Amino acid sequence: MRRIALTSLFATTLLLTANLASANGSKNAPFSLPELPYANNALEPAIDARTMDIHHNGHHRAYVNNLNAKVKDYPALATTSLEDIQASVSRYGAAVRNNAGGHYNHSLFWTLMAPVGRGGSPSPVLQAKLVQTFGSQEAFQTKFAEAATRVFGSGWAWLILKPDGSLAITTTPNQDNPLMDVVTERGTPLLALDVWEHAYYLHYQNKRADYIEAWWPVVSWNQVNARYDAATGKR
Ligand code: MN3
Repeated sequence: MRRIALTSLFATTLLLTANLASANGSKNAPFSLPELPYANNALEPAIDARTMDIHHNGHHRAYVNNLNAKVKDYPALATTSLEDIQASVSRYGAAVRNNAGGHYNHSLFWTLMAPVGRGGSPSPVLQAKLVQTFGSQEAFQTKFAEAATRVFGSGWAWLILKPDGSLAITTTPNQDNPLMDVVTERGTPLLALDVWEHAYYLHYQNKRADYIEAWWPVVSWNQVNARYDAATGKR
């Protein structure tokens, strides 16, 4: 029952990703770890339960705690949305860039996945845009996987909607993301993939390409569709 309740809460509230997890918590610790919208083992076999637990409860929690620890240096963090922090991240030091990025990226990443068979497929409008941009959905996935595989060291792969209305595949190092005012190719994230080793090493070791291939069946296209509709004003 708990999972059903969470899933339905997720469906209705995650469309409003504008304030993703930033409004919770106290004044001194305004950022809090969002619950996963599924059980730790819900994405198996693509992502095993232990990796999910360490990733969410360990890594993501550390970004949240480290970001809260910077509020004393930057009081404005407590009253700025997580998205707006990304967009003005150049005003802050490296610790905010890394940890606000980490908090935003992971909060988003969890929502972009669903158990196998529950993620839906690209909507007709997104499908048409993928075909127009990349030739086909398959060609998009191949290109996205290639970009994700090529990230040197730790980072992320993204599908973004650019300000001119076009789609693009980009990558960022570390915990940078396409909302940040310090990255070269900016846009609204529609899909994100964490390719840090902590995201896959327990199960896949050095075989990042295998992790990426296994990940596609747990992509929540329903969420990608919702983000595309919201970003294009068609919601
Ligand atoms: Mn990660």
